[in-house]
Amino acid sequence: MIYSAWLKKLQSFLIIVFTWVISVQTDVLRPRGVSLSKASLYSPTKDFTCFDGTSTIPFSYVNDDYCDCFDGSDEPGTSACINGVFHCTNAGHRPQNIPSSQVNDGVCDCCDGTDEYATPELCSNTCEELGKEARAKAQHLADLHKAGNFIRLELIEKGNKKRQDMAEQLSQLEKDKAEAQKIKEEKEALKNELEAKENEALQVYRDAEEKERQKKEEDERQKQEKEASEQFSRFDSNNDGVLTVDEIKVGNIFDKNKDGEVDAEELQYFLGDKESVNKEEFMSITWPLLKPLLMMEQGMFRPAEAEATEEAEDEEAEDVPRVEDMDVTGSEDDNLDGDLSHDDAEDHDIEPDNSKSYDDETQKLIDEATEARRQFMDAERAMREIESNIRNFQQNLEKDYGLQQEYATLDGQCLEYEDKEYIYKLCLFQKVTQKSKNGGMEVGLGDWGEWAGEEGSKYSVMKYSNGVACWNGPNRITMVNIHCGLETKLTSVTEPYRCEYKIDFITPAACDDSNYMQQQTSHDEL
Ligand code: MAN
Repeated sequence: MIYSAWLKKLQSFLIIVFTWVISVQTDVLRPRGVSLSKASLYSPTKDFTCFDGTSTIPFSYVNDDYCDCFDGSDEPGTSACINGVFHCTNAGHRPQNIPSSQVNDGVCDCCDGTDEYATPELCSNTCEELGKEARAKAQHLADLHKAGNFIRLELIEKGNKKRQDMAEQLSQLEKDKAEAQKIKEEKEALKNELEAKENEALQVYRDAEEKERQKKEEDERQKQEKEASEQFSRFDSNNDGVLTVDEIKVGNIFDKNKDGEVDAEELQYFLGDKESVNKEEFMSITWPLLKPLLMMEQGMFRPAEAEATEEAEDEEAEDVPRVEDMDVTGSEDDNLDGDLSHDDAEDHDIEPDNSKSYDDETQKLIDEATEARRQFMDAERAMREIESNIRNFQQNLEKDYGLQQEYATLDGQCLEYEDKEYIYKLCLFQKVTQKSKNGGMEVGLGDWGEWAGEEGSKYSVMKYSNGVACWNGPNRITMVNIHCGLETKLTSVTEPYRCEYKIDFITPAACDDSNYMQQQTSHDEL
């Protein structure tokens, strides 16, 4: 027991000696793995309180290779806690924080090699070398940002001017729209007025045409009736006003299939289910069926099947109507009765028939109404154009062109990038497309969506979404990572996941000098 107490004391002593280091660069005493900014939290004269405040332990427990704090803050210099953080000073280069689980794991994580203190010979100190390289790189980036920032300032100026111009143009367009609306209304009123006069004048013609049509129809009806009546009398051999089966059988015109006799089927065809028909029934049932046969007999038209073969030989036959096309109850001219039917005449929007000739006064009214219609259409078109321009300006003004409008002048600018297989095209704030070098259609990889950088650097990533659907998958999308550069161009295009594209894009618009310096400072403070 005595031996073990002594051993424990010795162990504690050794641990304190072992873990307590003097930082040459800073001359501040602090336990191994502790950064300068946290040094004051580890005072050898006081007990140590875990960062999360859950417990306070004797200072000798710090870095004793046993994890006492839940947050791992008591073991910054050993790998005892899974969540501990080891700080390397990396003099000559950037300080670094690594998970303390990587301490003494046989891998050199810190350039000063302090994470592998158990085997000091394992890692050589490369901080000076790396620091030199990093400083040269940082200097280059700082110079780039500085030079790019001049161009960026110009872009900001132009961007603000562009937005201002757009706002002015929009308000001008709003005024133009009000004016165009007024003109349109005037033209419409004039058109309506002149069309009413035109319609009144045309109505005279329409009425005359309608009268003519009705007269023709009546004449035709009477002609048909007369003809039907004559034919009825022709077959009604005993003049009793009734056409019987016997009387019909005599007329070989009823022998439809020309087999030498009028059989039951033919009788039924012409008489319906009746044994006989009176004159009235003849007119409504028999005559419509009989007339085409009579016409055929008279050579006024031929059967349909004959037509196909003879068509080429006999051009005149084309003018002869076919049985199935005939309307035996009315005039053949019925459907050729001009454009202005009775119903159309009621419709005031129907324009005059240019093929017809009218009296001078009517023609003058037609010409005036035609001109008014043309002017109204022009006014409507002008109005639509203004409205579409307004929509475009509004959409552009709603777009987020960066905190200082630095991206405004880039809207619509298209940049291309070629790899082995494809030509990619990014039209900024519009869309991204891909075209195979072997031909084929352009494939949409996304339309302008939103800025999608992480918090604090929102304007470093653009998202173009809703591209053409991927086969068996979602719609294509493209993320555009923006970097500072003196030119505006695409530097790489990749497809890290199927149908998800990544573009690297450089532009002076991203060379925010002050922001860059701020970022570097906060990075170095780590
Ligand atoms: C095309 C291209 C590719 C994409 C495949 C997915 O070939 O758009 O980029 O990966 O379609 O099927």
